[in-house]
Amino acid sequence: MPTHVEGDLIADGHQFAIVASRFNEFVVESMVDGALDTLDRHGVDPDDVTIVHVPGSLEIPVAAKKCAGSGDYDAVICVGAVIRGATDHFDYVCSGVSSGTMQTALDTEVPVIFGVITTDTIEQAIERAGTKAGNKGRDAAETALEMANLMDQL
Ligand code: INI
Repeated sequence: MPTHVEGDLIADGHQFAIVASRFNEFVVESMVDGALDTLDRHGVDPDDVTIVHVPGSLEIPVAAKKCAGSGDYDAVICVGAVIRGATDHFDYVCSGVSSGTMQTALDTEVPVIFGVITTDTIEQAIERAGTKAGNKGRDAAETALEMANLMDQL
């Protein structure tokens, strides 16, 4: 019989950090609220959640690494919104935050969840932050719950 290992969506006393950018905060704060509500609904004690704010998405990886490396958190949820403007800054920000968060997870072996939305327009960002395309903060929080639980089993 194969052994099947999979994370459950239960709190289990786990500790979570949410690292959120202030850039595009109108969109990002709605994702933070979605993440907090999802953690709460799955039984996470609010005292077990720390919210860290950084200026922009490019600052997320270093703060996430500090949290993940501290040993204080079972998963780190990264939340931000990168919206394409007139310049190619967008590409640098997307590439920096995605590779930085992934590298952090691999370096620390703590799940670092990528809840950063990258869109062409502000309308698309709003759609992903609690309107018709769901709330990516909620999705990220669910992924964090599952991964924190999974890591205990591996
Ligand atoms: N940061 C974001 O989080 N979203 C953006 O859309 C964005 N744009 O478009 O520039 C952005 N830039 C700031 C960047 O993340 C850094 O804070 C800044 O470059 C300082 O390092």
